[in-house]
Amino acid sequence: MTPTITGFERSPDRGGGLARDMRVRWALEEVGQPYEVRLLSFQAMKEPAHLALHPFGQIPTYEEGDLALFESGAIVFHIAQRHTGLLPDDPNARARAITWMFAALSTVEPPIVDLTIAKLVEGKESWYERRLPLVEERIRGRLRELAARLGDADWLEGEFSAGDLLMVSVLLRLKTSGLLEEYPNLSAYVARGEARPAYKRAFAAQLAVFTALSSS
Ligand code: GTB
Repeated sequence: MTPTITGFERSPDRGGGLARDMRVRWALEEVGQPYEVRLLSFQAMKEPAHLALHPFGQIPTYEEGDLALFESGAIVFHIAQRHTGLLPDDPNARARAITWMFAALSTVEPPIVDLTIAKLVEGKESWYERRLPLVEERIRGRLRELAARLGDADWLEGEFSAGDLLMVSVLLRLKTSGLLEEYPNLSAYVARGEARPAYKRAFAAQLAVFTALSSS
């Protein structure tokens, strides 16, 4: 059965691949699973039909037969469990790859989201200029630790896994901040992720949504 995911009708990043449907698209492309996309306006995301799928009225969601999921991490995990290619078969290696999925979402992503919120929402606050370096320093701490662990390896645990897919997705949010460039091995790691054919297909598909909008 072809799954259906949801994405922004008008992504605020203008097809920059930063909205969280991108990581789900990428996972589906990595395993070769075709999918459909239902595009939602901000208003439709808060209406009962979508709230029945996503209690917080957000994207992405994932529907496949009677199964409806929300949370990009849970969706990527589901895809990785159902298909081969995103998690190793060896139980210990699999557990380590899953650990990196959690690390990406619960240890590395939160300070990066804080930076986005600071820049988008808190810019006019009197304390903004004092808070910004603190937020950036928390990110640097995580990047330093991650860079030390990655070293000169291509991926976090041997072969590319769902852990890398989520970690690269999270780090991509730093692209315009200049912070990633301070850690050359992390920049190269992100570039390796972006160079994957599955990433490119997913990126092109979400960009096409924005391009179609601007040419209509
Ligand atoms: N923890 C959830 C998950 O991982 O699935 C978070 C989902 C989430 O934050 N969804 C956002 C959303 O639906 C879109 S991705 N927001 C609307 C709302 O909450 O009302 C976050 C996002 C949005 C825009 C950009 N951008 O333009 O760069 C980047 C990321």
